[in-house]
Amino acid sequence: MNDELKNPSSQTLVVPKVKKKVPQLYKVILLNDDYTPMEYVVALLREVFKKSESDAVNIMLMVHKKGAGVCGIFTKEIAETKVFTVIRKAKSDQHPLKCVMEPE
Ligand code: TYC
Repeated sequence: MNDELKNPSSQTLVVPKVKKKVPQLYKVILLNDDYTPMEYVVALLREVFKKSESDAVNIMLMVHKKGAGVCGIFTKEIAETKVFTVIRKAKSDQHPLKCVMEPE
């Protein structure tokens, strides 16, 4: 420990610097495929990512036209949960929909 902190008689107050950590954020990205119905993707974006109908349609169309699109930006644990939820749901509904995450 710093001598100044051990020995209060020296009258000098040392305040240790506390550096605030900014958590790494991750983009959750939906990938296009030729088989998953557009309406299914829109419904999933509404349910899992709480998007409005018009936002969900715009994201789905972006993915459909460009091959990929960002559904949201989250901390690591939340991004992992969203990706897992999308993959599990699509698999259970027998759609080949893919979802990945990448650092912002
Ligand atoms: N390309 C799909 C179709 O024409 C629609 C689609 C959109 C699929 C977005 C996946 O992440 C996706 N039915």
